[in-house]
Amino acid sequence: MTTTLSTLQEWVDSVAGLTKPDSIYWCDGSDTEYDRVIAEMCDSGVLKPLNQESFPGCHLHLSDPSDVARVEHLTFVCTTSEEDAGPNNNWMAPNAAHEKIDALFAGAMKGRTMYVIPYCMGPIESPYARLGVEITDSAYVVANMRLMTRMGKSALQRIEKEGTFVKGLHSTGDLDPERRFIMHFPEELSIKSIGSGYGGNALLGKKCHALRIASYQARSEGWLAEHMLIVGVENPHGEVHYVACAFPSACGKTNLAMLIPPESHKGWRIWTLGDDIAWLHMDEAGKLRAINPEAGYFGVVPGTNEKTNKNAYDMIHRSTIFTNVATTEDNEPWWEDKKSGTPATDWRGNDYDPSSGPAAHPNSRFTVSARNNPSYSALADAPEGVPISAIVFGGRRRELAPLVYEAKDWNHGVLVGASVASETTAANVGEVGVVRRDPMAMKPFCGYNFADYWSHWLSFSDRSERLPQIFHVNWFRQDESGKFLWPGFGENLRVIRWIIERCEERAHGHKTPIGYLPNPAEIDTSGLDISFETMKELLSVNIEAWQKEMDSVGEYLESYGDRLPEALRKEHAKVVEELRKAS
Ligand code: OXD
Ligand code: MN
Repeated sequence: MTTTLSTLQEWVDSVAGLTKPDSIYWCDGSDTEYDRVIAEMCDSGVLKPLNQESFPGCHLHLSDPSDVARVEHLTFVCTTSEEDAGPNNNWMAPNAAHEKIDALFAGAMKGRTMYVIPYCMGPIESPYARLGVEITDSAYVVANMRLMTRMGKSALQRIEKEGTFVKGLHSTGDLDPERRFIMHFPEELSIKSIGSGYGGNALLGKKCHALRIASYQARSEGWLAEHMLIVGVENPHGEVHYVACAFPSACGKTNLAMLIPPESHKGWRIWTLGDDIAWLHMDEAGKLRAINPEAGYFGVVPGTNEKTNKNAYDMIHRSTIFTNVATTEDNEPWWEDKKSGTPATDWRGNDYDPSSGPAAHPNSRFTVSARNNPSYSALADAPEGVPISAIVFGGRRRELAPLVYEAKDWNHGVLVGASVASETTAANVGEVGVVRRDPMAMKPFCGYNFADYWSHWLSFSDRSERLPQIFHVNWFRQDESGKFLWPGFGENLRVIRWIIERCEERAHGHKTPIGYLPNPAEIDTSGLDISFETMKELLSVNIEAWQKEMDSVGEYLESYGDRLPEALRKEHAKVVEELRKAS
């Protein structure tokens, strides 16, 4: 396979000239090709087959121990003007960035195969889908891209028809963190990534294209590329509402996306459209419609069990690539909180020794096709996407943020999203458990200045009166002894139900300075072991603490200076004033 599109052929030739691979291979996306790539990796030791009786088609990859997460400090947005990248991104001038990274790419593929992967983000027939080509020297990337995107022949046909595509160049290089960079050139629709084989750094269709480059494109084209799961929530009458939720990395998006309703909620169902990324477009009727640009899941493994996420637990028992989990004596994958089996070998490949930390890396992952998911929505492949009733923001916060509240209107909702803060997780290299601002859960992923991004969000209220309602949830409140106040997981449906009832104007709630909160009786707690006092605590607003929070939000917003939209400043001032009146 080669291509009739001269711009693509010329780019492939020039990359080969720079990186000097032994051979070039164009991926066609077929099953035969996938099986062959997997078999080759098993031969070379990059992959190890797991127990094929209990985990058919499953394999294990152990990465270099220094290469197990995203690297925000080595990730750059390279726009001509530094202000366009904004204080939320690391910036390098495009020429300097190309020069620096091309020097690392020179000869980087000697002795290796260079794979050319044409891919489509979004259903192949969708007008909202966008195209890309990733060039990589990693067979592991090829196999993961096959599970995560629509890749191969049909994507190439569409690329040749349209002529435009995002150029992504990746090499694992020598895996030296000193020579690791993830660089984005949104003005050129291109990405260059070297020195890491980890998902978020190496599967360029995901964070690099579908969020950083796409968010930049979305701004000029009038849509939104967001770090959101998408679900259909079906009630016992068979009516379905679609909801999109933005939570920071490793805060339970995959669990919510595949939620199984509790016993008390017979007749309810959750249908998965996506677990990580949503592209939102306004349709002719002024409704926001969502597609999931991805076709698979790259989920955090530890904590996955029959209680927390039965759909994911079942799904990853076949045709799954595991990265950095432990294994049992029987060669089954093992991870913390799996609730069965015992580890024999840890994620570094050493005999398991509890004094060396967790057996599976806290950011160990599964990669699996969305078609393996028992709750996969029939509309996940619909070219026109699904209409969104509610947008939900959330973070991991021990204190302060109530279980759920609703923004007063769209513009206030933009403030709620811009104020999201969360404790950091193992998805990025760095300290874990520190509260940081993560607006719209996009801190690591927005491809341009957050101030301009908020202006873009605000502009939607000028375009439609039929926008989704905006909410905020917090599943992670704790008491003084560190115990979670809310049971979470499947029980979160009780909160989603209130959200749907607000959208249907069936739940009243009551107004507070931070937005609408449920009246205590409006959250169904039947069958739950939770006291009235705990519910009161989960559903209350501590005025003094919120005044402090709004001071900190104000400081954060002002750090964006003159570019901060006046309308957002106004929303902030309104909340501050209402808190003052209530104090
Ligand atoms: C992810 C992340 O992998 O957010 O989805 O880090
Ligand atoms: Mn994510």
